Amino acid sequence: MVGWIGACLNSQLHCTMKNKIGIVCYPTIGGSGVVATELGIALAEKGYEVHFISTTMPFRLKRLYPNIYFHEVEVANYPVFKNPPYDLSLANKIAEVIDREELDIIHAHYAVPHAICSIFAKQMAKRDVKIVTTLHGTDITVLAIDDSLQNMIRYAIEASDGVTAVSQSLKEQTMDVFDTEKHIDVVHNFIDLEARKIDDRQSLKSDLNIGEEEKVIIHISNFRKVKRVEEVVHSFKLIQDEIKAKLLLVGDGPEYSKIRKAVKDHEIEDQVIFMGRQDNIKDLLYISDLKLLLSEKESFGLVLLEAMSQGVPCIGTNIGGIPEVIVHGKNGFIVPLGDAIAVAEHALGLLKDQDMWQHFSIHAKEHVKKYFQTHCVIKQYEDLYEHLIHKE
Ligand code: GMT
Repeated sequence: MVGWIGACLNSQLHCTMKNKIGIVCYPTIGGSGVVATELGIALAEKGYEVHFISTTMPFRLKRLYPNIYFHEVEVANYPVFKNPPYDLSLANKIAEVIDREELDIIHAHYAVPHAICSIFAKQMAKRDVKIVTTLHGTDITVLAIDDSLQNMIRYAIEASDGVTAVSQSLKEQTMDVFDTEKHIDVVHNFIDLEARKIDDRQSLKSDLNIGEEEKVIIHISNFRKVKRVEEVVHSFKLIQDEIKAKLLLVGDGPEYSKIRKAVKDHEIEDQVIFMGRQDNIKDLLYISDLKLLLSEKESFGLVLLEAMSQGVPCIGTNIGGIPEVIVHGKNGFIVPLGDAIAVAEHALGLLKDQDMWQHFSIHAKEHVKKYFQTHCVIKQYEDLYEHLIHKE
C-alpha cells in the first residue's frame, strides 16, 4: 500500500472524519480513469479517506496526497492457468481492502470487470459495504451488445446499491438495452476551471511551425473506430481549402495508420501535425481555435469540457451525450453524424468572424463554470454515498 496516513494538516474543517471510499478504475489514460482519479483527489481534499484499487497507480496521481492510498492488484500466474485470472485477483483484493481498511463504499468505474468484481467482493467481505457503479459509455454502448457479457452487466447494474451514468443519453440507453427499471442517477463529467497561464501564444505556435495567421483546429482521442477521426480529417480538408489552418491530431490508437493514409490521400500532410499522446493538453488547447469531436458513440466527451474550460469552442456530432455538453449556436455547433460539409460550414462561419468566436469562447468557459465544475458535480456523488450509507 502506498500513501500517507491522513494527517489533514491544512484544515481542521476538512478533518472531520468522513467516510472511507474505495475506487476501482482503469489506471491508464482514458476518460473513465481520469474521472475516477479526479473524483478520488477531490474527495480526499474534502476529508474522505480514498483507497484506489487498480493494477498500477492511476496516471493522474502524480504526487502524494494526504488521505489517498493505492492498493495494487497482483495477478496470480501459476502454470496451471492458461490465462492469468485477473478478475479473480481483483475481486479478492477488493474484499481484502474492504475488511482491512473498513471501507464504507466501493465506487466501481466501468461495468466490466470492475462492477462485477466489486459485487463478488462484497459477497466475500465480512464487512457490509455499499457498491456504487458508474457507467462510462462503451461498457454499455459496445460491450453490452455482446451476448456473452450482457447478462453479467445487467446483473452488475441490478446488484449495485447505486448506479450512475455520465449522461442522460447513457442512462436512457442503459434502461433500453437492459429493459431495466433500476434507478440510475445522471452525474456528468466534471473539470476544474484552471486557465493556462502563459502570455506568448505565438511563440508556442511557432514551436509547432504554425504561422500567426493560421487557425488551429484540434482533435484529441484514442483513435478508436468510434471516434471517426477520418471524418475530422475530411472536414479539415474542406476548411483549409478556404482559410489558412493547421490540424493538431493528439493521441494514438488502432486507427492511426489509416488516418495517416487519409491525410496523405487528401494531400494535406503539410497542414496536419500528428502529436501522438500528450500529457500537456492545456498548452495545445491554449493555441487552439476550435475543437472537433465527430464520434459515432460518445457517452459524454470529457475532452469537450477540457477544451471549453480553456475557452475553445467545439463542434460535435448529434450523438450520445455530446448535445448535453455543447450548446448549439452558443459555444459550438452540433452536426449530423457523417456530415463533413456541415462541420466545415460551421467552422468557417465561426473562424472567419472574430466577434462571434469571442462570444462563443466566453460562453464556453461560463457554461463549464455553471454546470460542470468539480466541486458542484462531486457533491452529487457525495450525496449518493450518504444516502446509501444511511439507508437501511
Ligand atoms: O472515449 C473513450 O474511448 C474512453 C472512454 C473510457 O472508457 O475511458 O471514455 C468514456 O468515458 C468518459 C468519462 O466518463 C466519457 O467522457 C467518454 O465520452 C466515454 N467514451 C465513449 O463513450 C466512447
